[in-house]
Amino acid sequence: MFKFFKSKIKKALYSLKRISIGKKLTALFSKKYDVNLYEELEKLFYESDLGVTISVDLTNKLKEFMKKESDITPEKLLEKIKQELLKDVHPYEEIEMKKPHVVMIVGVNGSGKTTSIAKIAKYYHDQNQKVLLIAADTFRAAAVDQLKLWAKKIGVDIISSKHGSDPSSVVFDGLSAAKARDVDVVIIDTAGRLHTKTNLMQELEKIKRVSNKVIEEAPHETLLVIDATTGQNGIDQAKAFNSYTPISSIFLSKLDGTAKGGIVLAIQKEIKVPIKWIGVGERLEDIASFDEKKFIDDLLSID
Ligand SMILES: Nc1nc2c(ncn2[C@@H]2O[C@H](COP(=O)(O)OP(=O)(O)OP(=O)(O)O)[C@@H](O)[C@H]2O)c(=O)[nH]1
Ligand SMILES: [Mg+2]
Repeated sequence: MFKFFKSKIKKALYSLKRISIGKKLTALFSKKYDVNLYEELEKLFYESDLGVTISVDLTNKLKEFMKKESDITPEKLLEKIKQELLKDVHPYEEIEMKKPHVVMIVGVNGSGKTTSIAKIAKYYHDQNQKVLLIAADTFRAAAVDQLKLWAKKIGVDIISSKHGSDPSSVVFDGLSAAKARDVDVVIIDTAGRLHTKTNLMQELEKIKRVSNKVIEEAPHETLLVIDATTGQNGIDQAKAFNSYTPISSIFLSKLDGTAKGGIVLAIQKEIKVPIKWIGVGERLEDIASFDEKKFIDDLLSID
């Protein structure tokens, strides 16, 4: 029988103050409101990876706001930006988990998939969920060993096959084992693939089809891992992956490695997919659930 349970994700504490553009905005707002202001604002938004759409929209909204408001202060303007940015987020909504609950991880090469899988596996393992990893990256020789090392460290099971075998067949074996072993959460590692390579993207569709044959509706989640330091290319990645295998949510990795946070909002504006997790370091515990309000507060913080 299926056991249903809700996955409660703790809002971990993490600091993203380094992405803040609050001080720069305040400095701009404190100057005389000259003709260059809007240009400089748009540039600042763009430079923080907010993308063209948000940068232009936001500048126009501020322009209108400044014309209407008689008593403008930097605080009021920051508050206005906050309100506008909050409209662009698609908050992650908790989903009901099936048993086994199958999560497929996808993304371009080196985006942080395997490391993020280890973090998620540890997260569920710590919640006393029985976790099984499937090493479906059969493309790169060292990939299986990398995942095996993590599995051992965390203390979870792993199903793998030999290098070069068909990833779908490993998934088939892995999901069959998951059913037999009464597993709660299955996480599938896939090979990194360029979002522009059609044949590789079609391979993901095949993995999905095979999953579905073994477990109804599996994979229940398709998580796209995007490296936050790649900037605007992340939006193209998100669009391409989403068109082949609809993405349920995004794991934004390496947020610790960038001073630009706008990509978080740009992606959500473009593909309307929520960000579920963020990666803030290389260690197993460097994972947090994405908190959009905290994120926007950090982005506009002035301390
Ligand atoms: N600073 C930092 N580094 C990270 C984070 N997540 C992953 N990394 C590092 O990024 C590199 C690539 O990570 P992997 O997990 O191997 O990436 P992958 O997507 O599985 O790579 P391929 O399987 O080759 O496509 C490693 O050096 C990781 O330690 C993060 O949140 N912060
Ligand atoms: Mg990998």
